[in-house]
Amino acid sequence: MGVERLEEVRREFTAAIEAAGTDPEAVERVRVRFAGKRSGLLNELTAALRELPPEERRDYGRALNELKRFIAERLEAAKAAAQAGPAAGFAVDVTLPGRRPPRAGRHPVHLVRRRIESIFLRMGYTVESGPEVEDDWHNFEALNIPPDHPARDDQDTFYLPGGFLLRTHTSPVQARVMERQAPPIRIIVPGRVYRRDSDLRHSPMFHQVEGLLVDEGITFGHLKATLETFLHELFGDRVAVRFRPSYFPFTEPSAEVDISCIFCGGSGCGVCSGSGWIEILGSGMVDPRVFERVGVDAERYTGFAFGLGLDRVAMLLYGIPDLRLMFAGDARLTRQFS
Ligand code: 2NL
Repeated sequence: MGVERLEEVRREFTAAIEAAGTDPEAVERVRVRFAGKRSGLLNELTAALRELPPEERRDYGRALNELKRFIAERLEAAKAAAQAGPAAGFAVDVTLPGRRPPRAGRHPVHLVRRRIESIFLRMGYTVESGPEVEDDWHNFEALNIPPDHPARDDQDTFYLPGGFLLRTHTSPVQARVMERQAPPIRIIVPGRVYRRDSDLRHSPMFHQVEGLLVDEGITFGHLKATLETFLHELFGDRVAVRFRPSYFPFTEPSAEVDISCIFCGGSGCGVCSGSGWIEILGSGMVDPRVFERVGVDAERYTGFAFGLGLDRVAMLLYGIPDLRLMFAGDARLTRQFS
């Protein structure tokens, strides 16, 4: 007996009330055992006061009152928690900062498009756009792509009812601009394009930027200078730029444009397949037959055009190894770009 006994009871109570948790019946059992009106332990401890020698009673009485207060408070709290249910065991702390919603960044294709637009805007070009659902005339005919050309194959083009199709390149936008607007024309056209192609390197929807400049006296020299400037702005002054003869139905002469490999500097690596060069652009002088079809005076005007795939350039610039990552819509990719 004595104050030590009070300490013992306090420890027993604490263990019991913690074990009871938010179970209302368990809390009630603890209440009866310790604070029950008739047989509770506190009654026993109060009765024990009279058995103590007078000099111990004051300290004991004080400690007993403290213990009663403690037990009453803890019982009240446990009853309230039990009433609110188990979930309220995790009391809401309104002072905690809110949970941040997951936040994505900007998509690499968007970032590259903006960079390319900014380079050409500074060179006096404007940005144009047009429909993704096109007609055969603007997507093929106007561009001197004959009816039997392999590019028209069902294998490559998504045909829609009513003679429409999903544009396979952004060139139909340039054709529309030339139809409605007299030269000088200086435009770039970024946009989504569609081809029936789906594997590790091809997505049925991908992104292109094409450019078109039409004016009097435009030569292949203007094409070269423009594209060299553009590629040095985009990839840095150190890259070498190489023009290779090529063929497109809508340009003559045509050239494909390579840069020295930005990963190995030209000595050959996996990215450039050991060649030291990476193909970036297709380009050429607009074929006079295209001008005739869209109503531009081919005797008076010449021009150049070019096209590039945005997705591939984004992957190169940002070191993204797998095309599937580009279109998975996963914020864990875009979070890495601000
Ligand atoms: C490539 C090649 C190219 C064009 C696109 C064009 C458009 C008109 C007239 C003439 Cl309206 N040409 N566009 C010209 C040459 C190449 O793109 O490899 N694109 C990813």
